[in-house]
Amino acid sequence: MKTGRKVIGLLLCAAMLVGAAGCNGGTSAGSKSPAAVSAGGESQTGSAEKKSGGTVTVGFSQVGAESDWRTANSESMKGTFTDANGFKLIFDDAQQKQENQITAIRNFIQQEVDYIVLAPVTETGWDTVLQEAKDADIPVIIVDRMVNVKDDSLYTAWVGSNFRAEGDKAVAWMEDFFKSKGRDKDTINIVDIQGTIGASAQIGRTEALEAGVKKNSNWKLVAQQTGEFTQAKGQEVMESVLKQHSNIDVVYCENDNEAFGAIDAIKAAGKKVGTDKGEIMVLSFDSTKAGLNKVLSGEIALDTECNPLHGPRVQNIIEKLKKNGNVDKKAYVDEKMFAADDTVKSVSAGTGKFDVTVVTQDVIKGRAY
Ligand code: GYE
Repeated sequence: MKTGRKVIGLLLCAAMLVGAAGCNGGTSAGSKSPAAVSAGGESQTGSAEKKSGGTVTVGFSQVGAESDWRTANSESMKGTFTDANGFKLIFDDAQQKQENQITAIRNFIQQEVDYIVLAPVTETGWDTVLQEAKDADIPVIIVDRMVNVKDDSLYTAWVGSNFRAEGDKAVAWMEDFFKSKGRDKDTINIVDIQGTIGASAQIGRTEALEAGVKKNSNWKLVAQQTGEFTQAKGQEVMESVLKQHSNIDVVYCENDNEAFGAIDAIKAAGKKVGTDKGEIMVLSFDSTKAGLNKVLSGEIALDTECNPLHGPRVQNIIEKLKKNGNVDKKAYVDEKMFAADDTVKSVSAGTGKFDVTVVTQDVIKGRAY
């Protein structure tokens, strides 16, 4: 952990025998001049690392523990930022509440961590607290979901998934699937169980589906409600939707856990999960091991991958920053698609063509999460 900036500032002033007037200012982190911030920041990182044997302190504000994806993500971060790897990790679980994340970031600033890593619950509402981190000269790395801030210099780098592209791939697969089954003129009633409203993963996946519905005049979005990325809420939403609609063709779940809940609700209502006419086709995102098991059993027709193993990626960014190297402002992760059968072998979405992997036991065995 860093030694207090104020203390270092005073020591420097004393050592340099600068007049007291020159040292009285800048007592709060936010009132430093840019030059002082930069000089102070550099010398401190160096001295802090020397004092603590080179240990780099990382404060990580995690969204919560709402899904299997999130658990895998937390494990990836905890497994990377270990003592053995030269890190001290301060992990904070915000329980899906932005106000808890803001408090955590303020605590990290007070503790003078070397880096703040933020997995933001929603995109908006970060300007003030990220400005505070910037004023304290602490680099902020955003991971997973995005932040929508007025000034992009409030964060150093972001790494995560292209959520709109994930949704576009799923929509393209659905178009091709119905076409190859001769159902491209049939009315297709779709339910969208959305993620946490305002989260990038929800925004991108929902926008892709809405664009698909706009493009395919036979597709009808009959219900759209948040399942908050949890199994319990996914089940609850599906139960209530099934009471209102008897002819659902597709349920587009914005993550695996919602899909698990939706499948339970469909079965409990005496309906069949599957891809034949009269059955309810379940689509999902994440491709966790548990999700792929449901693809193998045919309960999930398509699972579009979203990779949670961000620990090493964030470490890589930090290693580069430590060497004053350049880092990409935004980095997207490559992702696959997993289906229950080979009706659709590949899809074209956006600028790319993507192969669809048919899930087997071997595919599941090879998964890290
Ligand atoms: O899809 C979901 C999790 O932001 C990509 O959050 C993440 C999403 C993921 O709860 O399972």
